[in-house]
Amino acid sequence: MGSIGKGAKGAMGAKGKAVVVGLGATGQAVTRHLVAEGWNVLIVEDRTDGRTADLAHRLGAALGTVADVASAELVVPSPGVSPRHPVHDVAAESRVPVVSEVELAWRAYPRKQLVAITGTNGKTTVTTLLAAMLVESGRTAVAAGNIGQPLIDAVHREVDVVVAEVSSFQLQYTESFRPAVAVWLNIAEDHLDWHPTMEHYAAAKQRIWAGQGSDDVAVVNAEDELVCAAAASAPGRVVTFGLGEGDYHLDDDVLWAPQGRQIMARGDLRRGLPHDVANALAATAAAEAVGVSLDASRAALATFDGLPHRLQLVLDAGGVRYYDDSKATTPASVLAALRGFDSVVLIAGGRNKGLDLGALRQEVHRLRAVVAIGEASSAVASAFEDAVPVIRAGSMEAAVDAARAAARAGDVVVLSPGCASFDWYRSYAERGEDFVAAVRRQEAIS
Ligand code: UMA
Ligand code: ADP
Repeated sequence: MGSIGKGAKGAMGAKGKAVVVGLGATGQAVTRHLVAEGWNVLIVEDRTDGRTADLAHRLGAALGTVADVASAELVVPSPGVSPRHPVHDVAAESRVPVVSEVELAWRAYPRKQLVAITGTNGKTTVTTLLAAMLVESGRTAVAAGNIGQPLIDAVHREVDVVVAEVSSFQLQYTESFRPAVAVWLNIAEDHLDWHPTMEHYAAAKQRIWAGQGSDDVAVVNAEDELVCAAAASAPGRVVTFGLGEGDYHLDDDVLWAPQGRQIMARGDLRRGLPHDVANALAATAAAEAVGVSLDASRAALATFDGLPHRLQLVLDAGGVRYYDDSKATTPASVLAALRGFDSVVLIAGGRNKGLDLGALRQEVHRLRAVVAIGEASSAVASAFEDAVPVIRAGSMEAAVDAARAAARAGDVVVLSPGCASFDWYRSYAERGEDFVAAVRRQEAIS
């Protein structure tokens, strides 16, 4: 491992005190890693129960407190730990270095073949697509990072390419992280309950290429002004994608690669909504940058069915189609869903992440009605006031019932909340499953 910490004492077995903040997937992986490297690890966890200390001990660590940071040589906050957490004040006062798990993973095991993918929306989809393209091309790949498996557990794997989905939280405390290919898909309001401002959020995302060199590649959205402007700071070669413009683009319903090479017809994608095409172009651009042939990319695209809870068709009942888009937790992703249809009954709301839900009004002409749910139901209702009928519902069952009553043949009912799920559920997946169950139940009794 490269030297980390203010006084890291060289080889394994003689390192100082490290504080890991949060004991979820990241905290556990980081603790295992640091303990194996010989660090004395203390864990600061804000939600302890009877099992927390046991878990810490089993990992070879112990529970600590915020005050322990003052005498530590390294702090590794989990992604969910906001910059306003008191550990950051103590670390700043005591000049203790703070690094993210992604940075630690990179320092522990720098990989020449690492592709990183960020963006407000589409990260998991593009990460999955790119891994499938690599496999199609005969190479081994692992998809890790924000998609689920912590990067620090994946970088050691015996694979040709590591595909890392990286969130702004994970990029925030990086320094030397250097993906050979850095993909930045788009940026829109998100996570303003964590980042103090949009500028702070964008600056974290821009770190994706901060450690790159001139032989690395940045893949950017030609149609996203902010991303394009930021690309001026990319040290390597910049490759662009977009529906109307870009090195990889759509023309005459065909997806194109540079030098007039045809990728495939839009109609050969399993689903070709505008954001599906953008994701396909971005993944193909990244794939070519790591040497995947267009043939392999085409084969992966032609068989990609999309991921659960991302605008997934649940049921067609009496001419009304129901879609589960529970993973849409930002207004921009809701708008992407609405742009796919002409007449929609939208179920939206949940726990707002500090975002302007008024933005949802942009596609109001596509809406027949809105069903507002959860903590943000008033904000959803006021976004559509006087423009479209809004019904408030106190449960998913009631929401589906109301949506069903409002829909006419030919309409779609879409659960696309624009908010996090944590007011009613433990995860977006649980919310999506509850929606699907309610749709099936109501269909069965009708
Ligand atoms: N905790 C504290 N204090 C805090 C915040 C959290 O003690 O202020 C503790 C919690 O009590 C809990 C632990 O920290 O015990 C959870 O840490 P975490 O929230 O960072 O979650 P992990 O389990 O480590 O999972 C994280 C990512 N979570 C977040 O970014 C919130 C996972 O992305 C990621 O898959 C995983 O690392 C592996 O890289 C999830 C996510 O929601 C899916 N990401 C956001 C998104 O996609 O929108 C960015
Ligand atoms: P992320 O990992 O960035 O959250 P996902 O691929 O999981 O992205 O998709 C999350 C939500 O964003 C889903 O509702 C999906 O339909 C929508 N989405 C996917 N790609 C895009 C895109 N390029 N632009 C806007 N919305 C998108």
